Amino acid sequence: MILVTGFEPFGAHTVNPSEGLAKAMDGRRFGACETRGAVLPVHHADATTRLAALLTETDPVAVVHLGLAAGRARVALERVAVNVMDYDEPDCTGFQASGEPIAPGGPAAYFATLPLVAILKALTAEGIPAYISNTAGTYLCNQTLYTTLHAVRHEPDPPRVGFIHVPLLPAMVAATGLEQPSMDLPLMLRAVEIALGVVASGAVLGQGGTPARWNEKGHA
Ligand code: PCA
Repeated sequence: MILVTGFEPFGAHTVNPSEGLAKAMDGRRFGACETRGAVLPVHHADATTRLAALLTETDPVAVVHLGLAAGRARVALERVAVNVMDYDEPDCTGFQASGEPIAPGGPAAYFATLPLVAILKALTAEGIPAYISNTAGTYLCNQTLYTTLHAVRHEPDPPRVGFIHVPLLPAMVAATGLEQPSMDLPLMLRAVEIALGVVASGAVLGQGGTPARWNEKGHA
């Protein structure tokens, strides 16, 4: 099972493309892996609770979080999550963090464990603009990536975990009239499918043909 999450709309955004992408990935199959799509609230505490429940429920071989990053021109494969909550705008409950740790006493940062280079190569080979980003920000997306990597840190066979940020949709830019980059949903959808194909190819089959764990040799 690969767990794919998106986020609800937040702030001034009335839609969040990551929500539709996650829903579209629910019940799909990539290689030997089934996918479960779920939508997280943009709420500092509820997102964490929901995430913990999803991890227990799905026991995934990989977790691919998706989120919106206004201003990005390309699909962003996030490399790192930092142990900081520092919000430019409040979350959906009005909570505004200003420099607090996500996990008090936890490591300063974690690296994503998805095969980012392989995903990047696959995306760009298909003509999809993408890059490896060195910051997921300090809002809910960073927090989610950190929380998942922190949650699985002691597992003997932890799932591979990563975060993909997508740009604004064209209609979102049209509505604001601001000079912002955008990407249409079908292209984002293809990007997620390609990424999941790469991720699924790293899963090793256990008994009964279900993906049991990650094949370390599957990706450089
Ligand atoms: N993007 C925000 C939170 C939810 C989302 O889709 C972020 O980049 O932190």
